[in-house]
Amino acid sequence: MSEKPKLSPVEKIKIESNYLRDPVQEELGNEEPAFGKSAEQIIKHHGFYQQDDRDRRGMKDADGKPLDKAYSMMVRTKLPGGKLTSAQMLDELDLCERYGNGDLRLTDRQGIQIHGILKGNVKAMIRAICDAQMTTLGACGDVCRNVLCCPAPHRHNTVRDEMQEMANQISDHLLPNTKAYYELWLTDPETGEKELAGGGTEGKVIEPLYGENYLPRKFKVAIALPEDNCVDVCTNDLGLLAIVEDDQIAGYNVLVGGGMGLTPSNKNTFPAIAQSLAFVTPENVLRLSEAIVKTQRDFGNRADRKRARMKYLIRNWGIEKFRAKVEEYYGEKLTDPQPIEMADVEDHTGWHEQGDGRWFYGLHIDSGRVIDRDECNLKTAIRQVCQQLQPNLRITAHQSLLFTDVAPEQRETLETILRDNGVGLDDQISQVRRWAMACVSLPTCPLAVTESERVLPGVMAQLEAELIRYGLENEKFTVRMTGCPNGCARPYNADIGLVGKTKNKYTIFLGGTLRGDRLAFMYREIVPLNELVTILVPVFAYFMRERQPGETLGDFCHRKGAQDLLLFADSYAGEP
Ligand code: SRM
Ligand code: SF4
Repeated sequence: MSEKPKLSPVEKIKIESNYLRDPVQEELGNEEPAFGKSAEQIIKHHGFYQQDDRDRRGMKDADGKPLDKAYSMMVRTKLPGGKLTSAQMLDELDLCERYGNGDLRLTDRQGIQIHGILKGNVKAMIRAICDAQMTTLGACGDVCRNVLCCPAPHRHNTVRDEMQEMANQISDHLLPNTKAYYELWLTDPETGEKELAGGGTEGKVIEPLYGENYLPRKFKVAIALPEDNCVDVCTNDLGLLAIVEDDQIAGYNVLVGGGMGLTPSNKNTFPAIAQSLAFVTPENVLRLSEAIVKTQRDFGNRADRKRARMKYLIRNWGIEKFRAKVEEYYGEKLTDPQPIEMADVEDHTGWHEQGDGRWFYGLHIDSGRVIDRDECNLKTAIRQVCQQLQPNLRITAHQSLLFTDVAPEQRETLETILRDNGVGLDDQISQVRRWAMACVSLPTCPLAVTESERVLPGVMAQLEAELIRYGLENEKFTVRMTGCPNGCARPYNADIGLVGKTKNKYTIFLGGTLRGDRLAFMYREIVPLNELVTILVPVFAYFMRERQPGETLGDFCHRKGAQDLLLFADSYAGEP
């Protein structure tokens, strides 16, 4: 018999945590500014991460001694389909000011992050988020993460509502069952009584789905439409592509094994686009999702976290073996997927009539950062809109915000609030900026090797100027930047991906697509930040000269390939 592979250290930490309690429980009460190594892994399952101010690293005090690390926590709110009310947004805005560093970060998984929370304030913070009827449980950790869903509230038929309902159901169905969350964060501080602990657990199976060590790795789910893949469904472990017949959802094509992260030092790691597995009717989605999660739970790699995502299991087995195993858990044969192609993507910016007499406005937010700075008081504007007009809100998978259910007579007020606070309306934002994303990176992300969010505006300004020079300012293509190869801004299926490689240097990827269903290829490596746009200019020139009618930048690069693009760049004299 073959020996069982050794478990990774994180697996042991999860097993010893007593269903996500230890050692967080004990360390929460001590005076230390930071959690220890084991607790640091467990807190993620409760929806927060430990970080330190990266800008401060390497600084010295007056005597030349290195400064201590300045620890703080980042708390992530999970919102299926990015859906929240004005009251909830106002709560988040208050909380970032009371406990955090004063701004919000809308994420590309339709969640909200608050950075800079001191360890001693985490409990109050999580409690306040729960009081506002939101949660951080399952926002991070080795469980099902926030379920993505197209946020546009089109009510011309019930399709978008059905999708949102499905996102809520999957989110609930795959939620961890442990009572640790309630014990740790929702215990009454005065009486010590557990408000929501729900009685004893002896004799019960505590985590019927996840078991004592949860999943081998994070697990991501998204729901999209073929004509509007705004959630980038192919980059998820499990994607559901809605198939609409007679204005209703007939079922979903099930896609599996997407994921972006890669580790350059490990040649066996790679980004992957999800593959078609099956077609499923709406009433069977939960049962099938559970069967897929169980397959990954029982056969995913628990020895090496770098190869633990479901995409590696599928690569090792092949899709047929994976499908056969899922069928065992599902208890019946799967139906073949329907022949549907991804057709388009919307970013939902600007005004749209919802189909019920009301309107929604999609507000582009640079890298999702909700902050007042320079002449742009975005945070104040969002606060005023929520206070005065009380729209419903949706966060998009492009780190932006939709104000929904706006009455026709409120439209002017909304625009006035934005304008008065110096927030650009959709017609003032260039096409390239509108479709760009950057991950958070420095100064908070512990894994960052170079800048991303903080330098994207500069890269955008240069790109805008060059695109005008080449007459390409109206082209629709994605530019996505990350501070390391983990791929949080999904750069590997973008038209242009800029991936942090070493300090101040990036790898350029080209040839992905706005539709999100094709991987990009590596074009140039170790490009300094200040040369990124210069290196891209010959690509624009070549595109302008030799594109076919209707061809997008990504499709053009894909057709030409790296060799050809490099040859052209070598001979390019520098004029449009
Ligand atoms: Fe991510 C880790 C930020 C979406 C792939 N990601 C991190 C951490 C938590 C760093 C860490 O582990 O300590 C980053 C926190 C930075 C900070 O200071 O806030 C971080 N990821 C983000 C966000 C905020 C990026 C953003 O700018 O919007 C996104 C939060 C989404 C949410 O609300 O849940 C975010 N991360 C993604 C995505 C995109 C997606 O899911 O659609 C990916 C690629 C898809 C995928 O998962 O394959 C992604 N993040 C990663 C990875 C690589 C995972 C892998 O399989 O290799 C890591 C590192 C890890 O898990 O070890 C990571
Ligand atoms: Fe951090 Fe890397 Fe993700 Fe950017 S891509 S947020 S640097 S982990």
